[in-house]
Amino acid sequence: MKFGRVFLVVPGLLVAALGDQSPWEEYSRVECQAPTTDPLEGCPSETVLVGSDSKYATIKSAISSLPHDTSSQTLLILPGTYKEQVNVTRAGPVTLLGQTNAHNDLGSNTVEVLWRAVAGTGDNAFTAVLTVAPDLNASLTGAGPTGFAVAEEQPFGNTNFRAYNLNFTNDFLPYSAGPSLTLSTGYANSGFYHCSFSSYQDTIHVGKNASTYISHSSIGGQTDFLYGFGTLWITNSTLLLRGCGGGVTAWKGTNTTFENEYGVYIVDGSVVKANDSLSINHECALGRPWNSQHRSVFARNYLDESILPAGYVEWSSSEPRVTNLTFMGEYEDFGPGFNLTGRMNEGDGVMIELDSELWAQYDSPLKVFHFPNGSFGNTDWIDWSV
Ligand SMILES: *[C@@H]1O[C@H](CO)[C@@H](O)[C@H](O)[C@H]1NC(C)=O
Ligand SMILES: *[C@@H]1O[C@H](CO)[C@@H](O)[C@H](O)[C@H]1NC(C)=O
Ligand SMILES: *[C@@H]1O[C@H](CO)[C@@H](O)[C@H](O)[C@H]1NC(C)=O
Ligand SMILES: *[C@@H]1O[C@H](CO)[C@@H](O)[C@H](O)[C@H]1NC(C)=O
Ligand SMILES: *[C@@H]1O[C@H](CO)[C@@H](O)[C@H](O)[C@H]1NC(C)=O
Ligand SMILES: *[C@@H]1O[C@H](CO)[C@@H](O)[C@H](O)[C@H]1NC(C)=O
Ligand SMILES: *[C@@H]1O[C@H](CO)[C@@H](O)[C@H](O)[C@H]1NC(C)=O
Ligand SMILES: *[C@@H]1O[C@H](CO)[C@@H](O)[C@H](O)[C@H]1NC(C)=O
Ligand SMILES: *[C@@H]1O[C@H](CO)[C@@H](O)[C@H](O)[C@H]1NC(C)=O
Ligand SMILES: CC(=O)N[C@H]1CO[C@H](CO)[C@@H](O)[C@@H]1O
Repeated sequence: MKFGRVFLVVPGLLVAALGDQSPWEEYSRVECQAPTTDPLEGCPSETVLVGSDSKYATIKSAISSLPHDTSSQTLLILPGTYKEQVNVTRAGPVTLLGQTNAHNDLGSNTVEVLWRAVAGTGDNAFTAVLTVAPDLNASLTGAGPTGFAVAEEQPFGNTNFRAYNLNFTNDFLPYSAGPSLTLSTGYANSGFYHCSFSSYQDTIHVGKNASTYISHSSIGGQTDFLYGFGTLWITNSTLLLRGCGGGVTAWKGTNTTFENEYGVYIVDGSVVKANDSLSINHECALGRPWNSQHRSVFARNYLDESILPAGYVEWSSSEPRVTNLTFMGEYEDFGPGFNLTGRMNEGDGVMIELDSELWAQYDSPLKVFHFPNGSFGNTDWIDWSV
């Protein structure tokens, strides 16, 4: 199944291939995103236009207008700053497109979704700019070694959520002041392309039974900024360090987690300080175990001098949370932040340098994304063409 720029597929065959799921209409995403006199030119029919002078001035009102069924729906969002929280609960495919004439250039994105919130006594989930989860319970972080106890019968949410050329910002305060999420996912499949995520703490939460793929994007944070229980694959993207705190990754595995391949995989990208005014030298950790069944792998990334020689760290000295179930890995990273001596000699051996055989267990999204039943190959929702 290929979701490219243009679908040269006979609709009848597509219907057959997708069974009872509605087909994605044939269209050119790039033409739809390009600014034209009629902004919807080139878009699938029924595309919902969002903009200050449109019928839908907010993304959430446009999302609320969508039918609660399995049809594929597209929103085209006109340039602007949208100050709102967006929740996507529907099961059918949803694509959010930011209008742009430079679809391959994140720096030219014209749409920002902005929310300012920090978790107080409530759950982190309430702070997210964008939530993709079937209901509140499925999005909650919760507490304790296994987090919020989602009911066994929890239904799955969106099977194919995509966002292209959108910026998500949660700038409650310009430093870590508690969890401030840009994205929270749970029981859903979601893909992000040429998107920017900016916050300081807990920037991205990939919750239980969530599979998230991020490509050609930028993620800014300071403390534990990639965290969760599900599976996150980040490729060809930049992680921007806006300071150090905790680690870049903080994963919480469960027993289910360990039998599966839940975790966070950061591949073919870079981890660098956010700007040259920051003096961060050999200080920031790649991750720390939120529970002892943390799994993360940084593979083939450029690391600048911000990164700690030891790579990963324990949760804390009083509570290390490192056992033989902890998997804090790295494969062929390079740059001034990759210090093999430091990796071997410091950090009490928490770091695992993968050989090619071990990396081969994880080296493709096909090997790590599972269906809720544990079967591999839950990747139909990924746009490989970006
Ligand atoms: C979106 O983010 C990129 C990268 O951070 C930035 O260059 C661009 O100006 C942002 N656009 C908007 C509308 O915020
Ligand atoms: C989105 O979900 C969060 C968490 O459940 C909630 O606090 C917020 O009010 C919801 N926002 C909208 C627009 O529904
Ligand atoms: C959410 O979880 C709470 C606490 O476990 C439970 O009482 C409630 O029924 C759940 N709600 C839904 C919609 O599943
Ligand atoms: C992703 O990055 C890798 C390593 O820099 C590069 O070889 C590859 O071509 C990139 N992929 C895409 C689709 O840009
Ligand atoms: C550099 O990044 C830090 C952390 O996000 C920010 O506070 C500061 O304003 C930035 N400086 C410049 C010159 O962009
Ligand atoms: C972890 O160590 C325990 C004993 O401390 C052992 O029983 C168990 O088999 C080990 N598990 C793995 C995956 O190595
Ligand atoms: C690499 O790590 C070792 C051991 O911690 C340290 O002595 C050395 O200064 C580090 N080298 C660089 C270039 O950071
Ligand atoms: C995923 O969902 C299935 C079915 O609801 C459940 O049995 C399983 O425990 C869930 N996995 C996680 C990590 O929550
Ligand atoms: C698991 O779920 C997927 C998707 O619904 C399905 O294709 C696959 O056959 C299921 N596997 C098992 C072992 O039930
Ligand atoms: C085998 C194993 O890892 N068991 C663990 C499952 O999770 C519970 C709760 O975190 C632990 O107490 C078990 O040791």
